[in-house]
Amino acid sequence: KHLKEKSVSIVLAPFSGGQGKGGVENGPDYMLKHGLEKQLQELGWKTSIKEPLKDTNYEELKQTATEKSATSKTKRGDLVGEATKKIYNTCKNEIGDDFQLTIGGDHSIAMGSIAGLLQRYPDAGIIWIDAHADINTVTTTESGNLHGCPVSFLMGLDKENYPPELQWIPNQVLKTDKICYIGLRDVDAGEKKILQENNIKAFSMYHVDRFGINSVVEMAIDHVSKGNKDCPLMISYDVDALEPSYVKCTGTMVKNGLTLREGFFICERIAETGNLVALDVVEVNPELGTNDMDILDTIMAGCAVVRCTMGETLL
Ligand code: 4U7
Ligand code: MN
Ligand code: MN
Ligand code: MN
Repeated sequence: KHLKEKSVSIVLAPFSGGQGKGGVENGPDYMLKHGLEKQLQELGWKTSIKEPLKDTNYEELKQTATEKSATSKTKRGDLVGEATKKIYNTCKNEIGDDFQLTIGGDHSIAMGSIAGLLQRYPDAGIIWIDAHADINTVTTTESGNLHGCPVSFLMGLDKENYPPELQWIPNQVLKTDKICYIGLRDVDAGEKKILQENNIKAFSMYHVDRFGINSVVEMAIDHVSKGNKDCPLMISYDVDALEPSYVKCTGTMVKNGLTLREGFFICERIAETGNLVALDVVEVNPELGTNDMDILDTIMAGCAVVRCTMGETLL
């Protein structure tokens, strides 16, 4: 409905500065080496690769968030600010009418991909698939890791305390009623308060068990679409939403997750609306595998999420 032709811009976001574990910056490379681009071409997509981070201080940008900042409770706002702004500019200016597929990298990159997408589709609804709510603010975060904060930054919460490098984010670009979570099971106390106070829709694993994944996805689509049957939709998919036995190579595993089928079904059902315009796949960290099988499992899950979103299983 929204895309003029079946053409996808694959935005590579090899970035790990939103958290402390090295290796997540290699997610895009591994997924491409696994044949992701060709898989999309076989599904009939015209592909092109965009590399917003590929320039002068690329090596510098590949650091992780290990040290505290002197000026903020959050770590490495400098790296996250620079990387996300570049991703933002690419997503805002260089995607045209393509599907926007962003491959991470840690989840802080969604500040760039979502803010960029919302410049092209201001009414888009965001469906956030994750074990975590990623809505800590500078004030509430305990880890200081910015991959646990992208949603609050997109909403303009606690803006007075943003590290200076993240001031570029357009104010309140994401409205609190245009996002819905699925898969939550590890939400910090401060985050629960933010979700409640702002009336943000969230389906935890409890709701998946209570209503079943089909009803949950339907309710999520309805919530973010606000009665517009043509509402553009984006999925921001953190692979740690999935049950860790299928996805071991991710930085913040939480047990009792979505089965692979549930995880794929979410993508398939949202794809079926014909309204999907963008997808992030994040937190694939091949370096956390202890054997090749575990690494392959995680990469395959990440690639399968992309293919399910882009029409593989629709007849
Ligand atoms: B991810 C956490 F404390 N909430 O803020 C935090 F539990 O992108 C985890 O979803 C954040 O993987 C996880 O550090 C971020 C923690
Ligand atoms: Mn997560
Ligand atoms: Mn996340
Ligand atoms: Mn994680």
